[in-house]
Amino acid sequence: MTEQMVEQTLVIIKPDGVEKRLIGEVVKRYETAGLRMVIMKMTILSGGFVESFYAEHRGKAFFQDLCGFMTSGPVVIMVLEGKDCIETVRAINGMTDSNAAGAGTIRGDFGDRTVIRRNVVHASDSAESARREIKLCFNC
Ligand code: 3AN
Repeated sequence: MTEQMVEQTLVIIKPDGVEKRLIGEVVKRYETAGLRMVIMKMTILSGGFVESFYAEHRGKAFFQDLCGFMTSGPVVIMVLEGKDCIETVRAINGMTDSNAAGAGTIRGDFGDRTVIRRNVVHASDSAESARREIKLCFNC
């Protein structure tokens, strides 16, 4: 059995999640899973920030719409910590496409089934992404 590692991950509650009054529900799901909130802020992201944050998607068909959406309203950004945190958070969030996300996941329960980008939350997909994203968002 592989030993679980204490690690950190970055989560953004996207503008649709804030608009739908899901901040408390989302945080509750992570905390109930045993994860610890390290730092959290509410902000409105600039276009420049979002373009560098999502640099891996630059050039893809959905890039401009994604950037427009992420700057369309306030977001909540947080760092969570715990054993196997990155995989745990991604499992709690569910698949990118809310249609494919299982019942009981955040995206399965609250994501927009007609517009993929309106999927409530972002979370880092690897330890390397987490380090990069935490640095970008909190400069630490
Ligand atoms: P995840 O957030 O599940 O790691 P990524 O990193 O592949 O997914 O995609 C980043 C964001 O880009 C997604 N959360 C979603 O908002 C948007 N996105 C990804 N794939 C598509 C797609 N095929 N069409 C529209 N938007 C997409």
